[in-house]
Amino acid sequence: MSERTLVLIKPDGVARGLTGEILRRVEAKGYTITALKQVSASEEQLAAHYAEHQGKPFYQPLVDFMLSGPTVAAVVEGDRVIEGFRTMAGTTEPTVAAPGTIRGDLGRDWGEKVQKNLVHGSDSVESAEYEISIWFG
Ligand code: RTP
Ligand code: MG
Repeated sequence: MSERTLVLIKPDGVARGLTGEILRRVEAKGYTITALKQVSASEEQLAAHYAEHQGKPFYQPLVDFMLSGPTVAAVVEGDRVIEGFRTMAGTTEPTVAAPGTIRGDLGRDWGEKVQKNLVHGSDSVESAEYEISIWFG
């Protein structure tokens, strides 16, 4: 069944010039990008987007990282795209993410309190709809 997901290219990915490479992979996989923009996230947006992580030790470093530069936000559509994009992204820690994944091929640890792992992908239909409303209104 066709789904949609929110993909973010986080500030590390934008700053490293990897926007094109990441979007290329999404398109090459066969998914469709139906909305795309570059945004400087607000604290309010990030508090909503990361509400599930409030109170965790990495929460404030995560918000500060997400405020450190522009993010590219995309709505991506396709059958099973929610699971499919998370498979393409790889596991949270780039150091151990599998080769062939975005995080495994393009990311690494940088000695920071927060994992700078290039991308975000929604993890359920419900979170996708919630997150798309945060980033695209
Ligand atoms: P995402 O939500 O960004 O697609 O990634 P995820 O599901 O793999 O990771 P999640 O557990 O939802 O955490 C959200 C983001 O917080 C940062 N994080 N850093 N211990 C750490 O340093 C740590 N843990 C999480 C990452 O940027 C992660 O993507
Ligand atoms: Mg997550």
